[in-house]
Amino acid sequence: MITCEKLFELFDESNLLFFTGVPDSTFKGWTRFLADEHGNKLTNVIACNECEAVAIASGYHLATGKIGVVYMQNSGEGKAVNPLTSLCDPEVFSIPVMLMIGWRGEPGVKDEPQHRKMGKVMMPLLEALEVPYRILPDEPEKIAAAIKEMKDKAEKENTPVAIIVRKGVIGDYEAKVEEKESYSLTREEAIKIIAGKMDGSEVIVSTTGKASRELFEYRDMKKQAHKNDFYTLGSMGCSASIALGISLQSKRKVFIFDGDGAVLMQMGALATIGHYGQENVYHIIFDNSSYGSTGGQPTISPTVDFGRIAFACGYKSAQTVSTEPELLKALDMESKGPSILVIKVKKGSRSDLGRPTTSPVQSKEELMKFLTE
Ligand SMILES: Cc1ncc(C[n+]2csc(CCOP(=O)(O)OP(=O)(O)O)c2C)c(N)n1
Repeated sequence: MITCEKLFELFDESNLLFFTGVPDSTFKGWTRFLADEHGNKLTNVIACNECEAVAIASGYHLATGKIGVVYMQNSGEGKAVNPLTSLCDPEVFSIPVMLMIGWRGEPGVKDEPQHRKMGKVMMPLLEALEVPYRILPDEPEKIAAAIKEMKDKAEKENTPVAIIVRKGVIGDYEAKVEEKESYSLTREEAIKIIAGKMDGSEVIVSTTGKASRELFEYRDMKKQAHKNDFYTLGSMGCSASIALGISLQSKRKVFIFDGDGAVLMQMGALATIGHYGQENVYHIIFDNSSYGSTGGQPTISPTVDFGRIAFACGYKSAQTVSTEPELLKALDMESKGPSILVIKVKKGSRSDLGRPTTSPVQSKEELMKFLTE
């Protein structure tokens, strides 16, 4: 295991001082470290998706001739494929970048269903893309050698390279920078209030991570079935589009329980939803200004007005609330969709939060049956 401070020293020694990406819980401490303030020692650009992050690191290289490091969960490798093949590839612009990929779903290690396939294919995928890689060893001296070897290769051959990070290799780190703004509601409280107002005829498509886990537990606590819900696993940012697809075929009200990070990752979905103007789409964003499900690293949501963006995309109404009375008032207003409700919530979640106990296929089948009723 290596501490974040020591790991940074190794990157520093290789003159790797520009970082960008989307966090992963495999190295949640590392991405908290990068997001903290370190004076001018390093640059960390919080990206909205991994495709964008590869492009940002490419721009950094164009301007400086240096190599940027792009951190990501292996799910993001899929999103990065396009710029890796058409931008950075030695047969195109030949731009060196160093990918730092968290290995979720490592065969033999217990993990969630959405990580199984990528956990198996991430290395064959890198091989198919002809991206050289090293699995980060456990000992600091060997880590130093692996980083240097990959950096030298990237520099010499002007090619993307990757280092793979297994769970437990990089130590934890608690953010030192104080939160500037804190709100009164937690995401879980807001979910309970909204779900408590429903009459059981609605569909909810909830985003990947803790929002789905909280909704699932709410159903269990209320002894309600899970048939109304689609708990998105992985496919970050896709819940809104799944909901749009359902809404076009169903008369039911379709709610989206979204996260700020997830909306930012696929913000084009707002334009599609606005364009198709389905009256039965109700988009709710629990905005905790963080990637809460992977360790609470900051997102860029504080400078984004989701309501105005959605409105400009054609949503019929947009509201932003931050307290329980405001939320209750917003829920009582009769409005036709597509509508957006942004709820500013506190960071964090319960430490004893469970995970869905039904399998993805079981859960899908229950919802499909409900949709035909
Ligand atoms: C393409 C992709 N990149 C990264 C991840 C890892 N990941 C899972 S949940 C999550 C954070 C989601 O943040 P947000 O949507 O704001 O919801 P919150 O967890 O804060 O409720 C991340 C980064 C992922 N699943 N898929």
